[in-house]
Amino acid sequence: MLKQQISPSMMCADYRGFTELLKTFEDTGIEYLHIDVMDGVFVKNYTLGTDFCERLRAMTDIPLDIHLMITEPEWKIDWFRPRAGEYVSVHAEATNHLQRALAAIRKYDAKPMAALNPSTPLSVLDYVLDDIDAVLLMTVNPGFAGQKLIPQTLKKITDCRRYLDERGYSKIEIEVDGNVSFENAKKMYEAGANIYVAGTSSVFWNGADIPANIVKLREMTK
Ligand code: S6P
Ligand code: MG
Repeated sequence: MLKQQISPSMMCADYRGFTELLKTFEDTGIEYLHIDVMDGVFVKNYTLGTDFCERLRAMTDIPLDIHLMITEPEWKIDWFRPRAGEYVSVHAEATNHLQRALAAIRKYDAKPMAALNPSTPLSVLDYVLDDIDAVLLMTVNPGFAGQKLIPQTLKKITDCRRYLDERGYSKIEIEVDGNVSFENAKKMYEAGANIYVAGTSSVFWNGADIPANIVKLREMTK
């Protein structure tokens, strides 16, 4: 059984009181910090980048989970100087050289993750299963926080878990990203996900405080 883990999306954070926010994440045992990197080309937005990652590493020991929504990531992995224990994900749609990009991450002893847009078939993973530690299934089209779940992605999580298990890759983790609300997280957990990107729909949902939101999300995913 894979460990259930939470990766708050740092593009959704309120930067007033950032030090306290990191302390809350440390105290509540948050497993990863999800960093959305967008280049304005692969997706029509700009967000966080290399300097943000470096500064965050100086502030906390929580490993980063760097989600690269950038074209030709194989040439840009070095810019991020990945650390052992960190996840770095690259989109299958963003490169003709997915294996090269994943191998570039492995070179740092970091954990390679293949990211798939909602419409991308699982078969793109057929020949990179030995190159990845996780699959990132987008449950919205990437680019923006605050979107609505694309319902058929729930079936894709089930299909992906089965696809991996049938091929003998039960240790490969499944991360889900996009509208991971408390309600959706439960369905994602039941479908076979085990890492939850938590944004405006859960951890940063402003109906309660952050520690309470984390407790609630953990409840939904066990
Ligand atoms: C979207 C990005 C995500 C968002 C996250 C926000 O392109 O990759 O990581 O930050 O989905 O969460 P929510 O709950 O607002 O959808
Ligand atoms: Mg993301």
